[in-house]
Amino acid sequence: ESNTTTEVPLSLESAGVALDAEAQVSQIQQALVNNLYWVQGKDEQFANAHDYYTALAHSVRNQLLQKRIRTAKTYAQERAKTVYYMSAEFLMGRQLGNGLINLGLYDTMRHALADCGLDLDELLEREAEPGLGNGGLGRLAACFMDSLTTLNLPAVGYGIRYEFGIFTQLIRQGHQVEAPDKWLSYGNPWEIARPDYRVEIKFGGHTEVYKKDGDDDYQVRWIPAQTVIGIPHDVPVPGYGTENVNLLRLWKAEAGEAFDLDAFNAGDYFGAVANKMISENITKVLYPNDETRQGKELRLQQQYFFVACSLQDIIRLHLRDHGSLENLAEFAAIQLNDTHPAIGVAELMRLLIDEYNFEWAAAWQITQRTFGYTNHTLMPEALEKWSVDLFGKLLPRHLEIIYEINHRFLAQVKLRYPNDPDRLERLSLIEEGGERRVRMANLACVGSHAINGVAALHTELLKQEVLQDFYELWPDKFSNKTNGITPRRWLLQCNPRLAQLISETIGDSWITNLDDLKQLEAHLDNEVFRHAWQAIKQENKWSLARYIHDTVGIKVNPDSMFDVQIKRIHEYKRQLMNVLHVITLYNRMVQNPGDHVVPRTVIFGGKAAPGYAMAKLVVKLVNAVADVVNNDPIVAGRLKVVFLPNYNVSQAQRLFPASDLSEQISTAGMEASGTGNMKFALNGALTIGTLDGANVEIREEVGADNFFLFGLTTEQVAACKAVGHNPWCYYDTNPELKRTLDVIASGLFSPGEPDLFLPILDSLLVDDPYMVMADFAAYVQCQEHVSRTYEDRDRWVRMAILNTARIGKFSADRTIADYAREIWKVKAVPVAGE
Ligand code: B1N
Repeated sequence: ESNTTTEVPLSLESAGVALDAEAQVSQIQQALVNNLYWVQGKDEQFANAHDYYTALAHSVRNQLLQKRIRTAKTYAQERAKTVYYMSAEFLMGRQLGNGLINLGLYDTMRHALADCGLDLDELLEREAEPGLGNGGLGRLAACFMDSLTTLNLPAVGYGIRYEFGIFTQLIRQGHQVEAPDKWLSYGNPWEIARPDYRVEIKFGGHTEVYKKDGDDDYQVRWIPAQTVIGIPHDVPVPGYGTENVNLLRLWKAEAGEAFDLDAFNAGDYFGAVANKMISENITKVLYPNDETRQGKELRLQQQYFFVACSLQDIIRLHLRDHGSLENLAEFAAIQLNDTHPAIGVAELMRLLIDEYNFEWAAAWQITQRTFGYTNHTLMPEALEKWSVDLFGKLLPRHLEIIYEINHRFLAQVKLRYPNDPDRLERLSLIEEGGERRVRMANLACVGSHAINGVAALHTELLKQEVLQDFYELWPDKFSNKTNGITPRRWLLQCNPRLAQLISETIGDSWITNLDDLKQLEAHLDNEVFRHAWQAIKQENKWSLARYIHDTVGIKVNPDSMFDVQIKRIHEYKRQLMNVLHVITLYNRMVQNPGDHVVPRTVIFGGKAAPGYAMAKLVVKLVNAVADVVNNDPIVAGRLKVVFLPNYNVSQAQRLFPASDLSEQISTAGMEASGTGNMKFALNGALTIGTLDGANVEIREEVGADNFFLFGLTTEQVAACKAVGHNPWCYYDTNPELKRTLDVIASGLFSPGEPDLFLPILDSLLVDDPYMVMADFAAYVQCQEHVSRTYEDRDRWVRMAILNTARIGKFSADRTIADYAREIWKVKAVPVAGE
């Protein structure tokens, strides 16, 4: 075989030559063997599945790099305006399958591999999941990258290359246990380190005033206590059916060399190495808190680190192509994904004023015109605020700049509202009273020209509540951009059978124009089509049932309704209400074993933040209820409860296609948007949900008849709380709810630990801040309606088809096109084919 391995790793195709299928297959095989040899240092005799995965990944990577190089040249030539999407999280999911699909190579590759006795699916499973995000916010950033490239928009995603992503969730005796996510331990074929684009980042120390040579004006300089180096790691981002490849540029922190040298010269070898470790800590681990703030110094260091690295990089690129920073806003649109990168406002001001000698007013205009801010939550506990003390210690110059921004801003507000000190206090970038804190949302609002929420209801609530004062000041800055998902990963890739049926029925234009799914409605009365649809859902359920058996050893009935709630565990998302419903169903079956029931498999998945005791207790309750229910012969075949450990993107890709019922049951007014809700509907699951987040718009689109609505509205929740919500009255007046809580209190689910779930019962009966008690009866009643509807299988299938057919609005392509037109003012720059 040595004649096949005499060259450096091959790309999959030779330039300019269109190959026939057979030649393409043999070239793929050739490239694979070459990569096995030159990348893994093995031949077919010793190669294992991981070696084949890596060889295959390199084949795809080579193609992506070829396209990337042409893309970079085109963008530079055209001096194109670029979107810089700054996000502390990018939850990309596995890259190989997505790369193959976006390159149009998926089927050819499958055949080429099968021809050598290799199974593509098995190799795809070898890829470690890059879990560099917590949940919806990080996954949204990943969907946006896919759509940006698919739409040929010049874009760079800037983020952090965490060495450890979101923790691995293990379940031990029903409890969540966290283990480190060592996703890099087998290497990462998708990244290229770029030490030549390294940047230096300062921390701590103090500032001083000085006079620059030949200048009468005073300048400020920052004398840091420490410097850290940022090394970019580039991940190519392919789009569907396009030559364009954009970049995800993730920063890794390393120790600064100069710093090392001083310490080494001082003879403190161990001290120097220890300091190296401190620097490298900055990008060590993702904070696993979703929607709960932790005012940890390291988190502020992470935020500043990646934002400062990214801004230096943006400035380097801009100066390369345009020579001066005066016109930065004409060529760069920087989007802040929540307040995590909001320190960028102060950092850009610092760079312009201290390093590039701009006047304040000019610098401020550039800054405001460059930044846009997306808010993702109304939850007060998620709004980021940093103690002024900590801030000044870590970023002394930025604190000065923030004070100056605030001073000028409040002077302007005072002119407009001369006698309104309360308003001034609310708008201030600094929270006074008690420990003084920097309000990052306020900084993001004043430093941006555009502010948006992520669903219609969310944006309205932002304007009326959390950001009301800013809305009154600048109503024109505000707009809504309802979230979306990429149909490539969330239908084409994860549900290939359904994707194929759809394409056979209406063609494949839906892949890049999701509104075309509407054409499915014309086939609603076609019985053959409906049967095919149902058969696919059934096959997907069989395959999920196999996965469940393999992972947790539970045998589920594939003919039962798959009732699924998958998302981070949070009280406002009300997994607890779902469990209470399960217990209620169980009670009914035990009490009336002969009654007819619609069989259900209730599936949960999601991680609890490691410090969130109540969320972890809910995980334990789900598992405890599962233990009892799944082992009770009375309910066999009719009720099963499954908690799938370690919910992540890969698992999501198995779950959405196999779901019948989507649980979107948050307390109204609390879920900013949700995006899982869209993935379910796209895959033909029906939603049971409240009028919250994007549920409102999903229901509008699919039609009220095809959506199971229940529960209090945002206004009703507010009204209920205003008069004083008394959860006891629901306990006293609803015998089924009473029995359900009593069963938990009885210790049935916590043998030997009768008090285990007391905090849950307390929370429900004392405060019930998430209105579980208030919504419970409506939820149970709605679930009965769901069951009755499911019995009429033909009706259900029609509803499912209509959900898929009418979900086009929620393509991330639509979302990104709206951002591009209304906020970023960027245009497509398609890269020509070879
Ligand atoms: O952002 C998603 C929305 O669809 C969800 O409704 C929303 O809950 C989610 C601090 C967050 N909001 N805030 C966060 C994540 C990490 C963190 O450290 C907050 N995540 C959301 C996309 O818009």
